[in-house]
Amino acid sequence: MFEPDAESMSADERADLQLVRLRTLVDRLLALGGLQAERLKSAGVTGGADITGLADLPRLPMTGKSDLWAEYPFGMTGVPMSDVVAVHGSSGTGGRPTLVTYTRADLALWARMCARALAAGGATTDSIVHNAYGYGLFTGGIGFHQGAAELGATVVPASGGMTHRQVTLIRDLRPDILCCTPSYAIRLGEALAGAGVRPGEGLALKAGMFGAEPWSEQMRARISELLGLKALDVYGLSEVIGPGVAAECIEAADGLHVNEDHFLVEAIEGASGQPVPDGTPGELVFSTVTREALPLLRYRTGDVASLRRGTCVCGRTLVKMSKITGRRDDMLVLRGVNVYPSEVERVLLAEPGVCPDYLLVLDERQAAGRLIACCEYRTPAGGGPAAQAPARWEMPTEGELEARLRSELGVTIGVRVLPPGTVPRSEVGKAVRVVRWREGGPPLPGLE
Ligand code: DLL
Repeated sequence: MFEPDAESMSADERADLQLVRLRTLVDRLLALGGLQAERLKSAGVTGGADITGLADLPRLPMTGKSDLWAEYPFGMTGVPMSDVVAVHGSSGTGGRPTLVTYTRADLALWARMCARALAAGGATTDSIVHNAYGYGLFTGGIGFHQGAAELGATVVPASGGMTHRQVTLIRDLRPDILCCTPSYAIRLGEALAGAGVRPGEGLALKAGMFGAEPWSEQMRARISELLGLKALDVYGLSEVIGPGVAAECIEAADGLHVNEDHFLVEAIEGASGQPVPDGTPGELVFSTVTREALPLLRYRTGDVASLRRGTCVCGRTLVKMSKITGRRDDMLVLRGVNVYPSEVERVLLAEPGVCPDYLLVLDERQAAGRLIACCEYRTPAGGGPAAQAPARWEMPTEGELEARLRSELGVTIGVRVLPPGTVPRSEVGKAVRVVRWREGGPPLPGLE
């Protein structure tokens, strides 16, 4: 563990610390004035001392992405701009980025949180960390970069794209830790296999820290097989700090330890805002109790996961969140049934003969929209054991895949198996899994 005292503290001790920090945050927000102070006053909160325990948290007002947009670019920054040393953010889907500010202390905190994540993945001072998250406004690249340096490992700032160069670097430097999006891990794995660099044949990867986009257990199995590593999930969002909010440990790899001494987490029922019991999926809400530049009380993420408490086999006592099952705004409602793209992924990739790259096309040209899952069969060029034993896989027909989706998800989804290479692969940034077809020709060749 990078910070064992904090990561394995008793639940009671941590709750005391969280309460002190929450009260400090409330006092700070009230002193700063502005949107969050107004909301606190409307809720009858006049000071941190009004908070009698963590059980009061659900009664406090919330914040959301729309607040950051309304106050764009720096309205919610809680320190003078002379104390701000960096800006990051996410490009978002609406065009306007969500911007986040950091003080020097925030950057130091972020580096520690990413160092915790890397250490949970088994990285040490002897590790070589190949960091293929994009460097820039996006928090993935710079976040892991600072985390690896903080841990004392050797970081290779590969950034995203230029896959052939990444293959050379991985072959020559023999990193033990890989950081990138899960979709890019597949792309890299296929390119490495194509170059003859395989597990046990020049590939020394031990673990991968994959995040920034939803991915299923089936995708985890595919990545582990292709790269011969332990594929771990890492979660975060710019608004809270970036990557390093939560990460899986290599020992259990069954949920992500949330760094809840700095980021208080709740899971709530989306519509009512009421807390859901542990083990039940709910929308994650974070309070950044130690952030300086962007202190946020009860920030709604839109991300859905469940929480689980207890001591992990790794010794950490930090609450665990499940994999993200979906985002509130990614949820597709098909004839009244809620479907998340990651659920479709789970069903499709349960078939060994289906390639991990897929695209869901929402055909909205007619009022009764239909969803078409576009995928490809896996080919030997996909590398890994596939190249050695392609005949092992049965290729299910489109009709069989449709029947499986219908029986597992309770909704009709069309399936089109397209020629290899038709589904777009992302080299940089997050994978696009859903496109809307409103007019004109099909978004992918071969669709009708
Ligand atoms: O994606 C930070 C990050 C970088 C996390 C690298 C992990 C690794 P944003 O660009 O602000 O920040 O996007 C945040 O991405 O609200 C989720 O919807 C999604 N997301 C992030 N990690 C995961 C994950 C970074 N492990 C948004 N599983 C979040 C599913 C994830 N979704």
